[in-house]
Parts: sequence; structure tokens; C-alpha cells
Amino acid sequence: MSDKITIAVSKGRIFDEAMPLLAQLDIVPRDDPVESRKLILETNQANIQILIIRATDVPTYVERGAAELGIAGKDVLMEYSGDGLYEPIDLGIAKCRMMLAGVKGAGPITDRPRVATKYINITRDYFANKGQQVEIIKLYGSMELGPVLGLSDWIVDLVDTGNTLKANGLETLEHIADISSRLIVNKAAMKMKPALIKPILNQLSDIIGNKE
Ligand code: PRT
Ligand code: MG
Repeated sequence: MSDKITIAVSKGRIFDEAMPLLAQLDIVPRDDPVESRKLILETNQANIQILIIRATDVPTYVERGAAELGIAGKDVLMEYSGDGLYEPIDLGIAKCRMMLAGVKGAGPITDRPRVATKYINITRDYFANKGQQVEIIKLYGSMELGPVLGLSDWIVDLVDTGNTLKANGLETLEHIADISSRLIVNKAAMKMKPALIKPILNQLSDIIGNKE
């Protein structure tokens, strides 16, 4: 393994909230990913680079060692199945809730409810734990449309302000999980590069004050 550390992050809200944390460790990207369109950002630290990828791809890159570290939402990690990852720190950023939602005022569904979601594993486990039979419909985005157009009765999606649900005539029904972003670490890299990785973990947990 080289003596470089690659940190995988997704563009958007996680990048925006993670960069101020990394800046406190004196890790600052040389380019803005929106303007530069680069997928690998060099930083002020010669041996640390930041990889910009899709949120759902972050665990894959880290588990397979293409990146030593990553920052990923708990939603993505709960949905991902793999065991080559440590998840040592809750960074407390990009917070939201995973919720079950449906058409406002629709009342109980009598048949086997149809649930549209991109989180099929989380949804399957949630209803299996409750002992409730549902039909799960996989979507890749804009889940809110499902109940509006009669594609599904309910959706499982992330909710922050609730404005998206409200704007589409939906309401929350059940709380499934609290979500925030976590630092994830490749298990082999933790053993092979402790001198590079441990200081980052220690400094981050000092900043967060919340090592798990
Ligand atoms: O956009 P892309 O398809 O590339 O991937 P992505 O949508 O997974 O990435 P991104 O950047 O949108 O989200 C990355 C991570 O941010 C997620 O994995 C979550 O951990 C976290 N996060 C925090 C959120 C939200 N808050 C959030 N509100 N991700 C998405 N939303 C969406 C939600 O799905 C819904 O469409 O925002 C809408 C609801 O917001 P409110 O404020 O209207 O309730
Ligand atoms: Mg998105």
C-alpha cells in the first residue's frame, strides 16, 4: 500500500458539511468539486486526496480499499451489505430521519400495502421486524410521486424539513431511524497504515466529542 490516504466523499450536502470538519484537521481541498469537475481533489496535505463519488458508492470504494476512508450517510450504510468496513465515528452531519410516509389523511390501508423506496433492505427489515406483510417497489428517486400517482400506498424516504412531503400532499406515518453521516474506514488500511489513519480518527473524535 502507498503512503497516501484517499477519503471518499459524495458531492452535495455531505461534502459541504464535511469540509469544515476536515479543515479543522488542516485538510483543505485545492479545488472546489463543483467548479473544477475533478473527481480526485488534491489537498494542502501532499499525502491526502479527496475522491468525489456518488453517495451510494462510498462504502464500495472503502470496503475494496480504493479509498482508505470515506464519509457516508447511515442510510447508505444500513442499506449496504458488507463487512470490510469500520464505522468508528458519528460525524453528526447531514442529519435527517428515515420515515414511512403516505398520502395525507389517507387512513389505514386494508390490502397488503405497497411501499415505494430506494431503501429496499431497510424497508424489508423494518416490516419483517413488525411482522407486517408489504410489497416493496424499488425506485431510484422521486419516491414522493409513488403515492401521488397510485404507484404505491406508502414510501420510505429521508425527511429533513418535511417540505418535500408537504409540497406533494404527503405526511409522515412512522419513524424508522435517525440518520447522520459516519466516518468509515477500510479494515485492512487500519492495520497497514495506522500512523496515517489513527491521528485523523483521534482528531475527528476530539472535534466531535462523541467517539462510538
Ligand atoms: O443525489 P444523488 O442521487 O447523487 O445521491 P443522493 O441523493 O444519495 O445524495 P445526496 O447528496 O442527495 O444525499 C447524500 C446523503 O445526505 C444521504 O445519503 C443522507 O445521508 C443525507 N441527507 C440528509 C439527505 C437529506 N438529509 C435529505 N433531506 N439526503 C436526501 N434528502 C432528500 C430526501 O430524500 C427528500 O427527497 O431531501 C428531501 C427531503 O428534504 P426535506 O427538507 O424537504 O424534508
Ligand atoms: Mg440527491
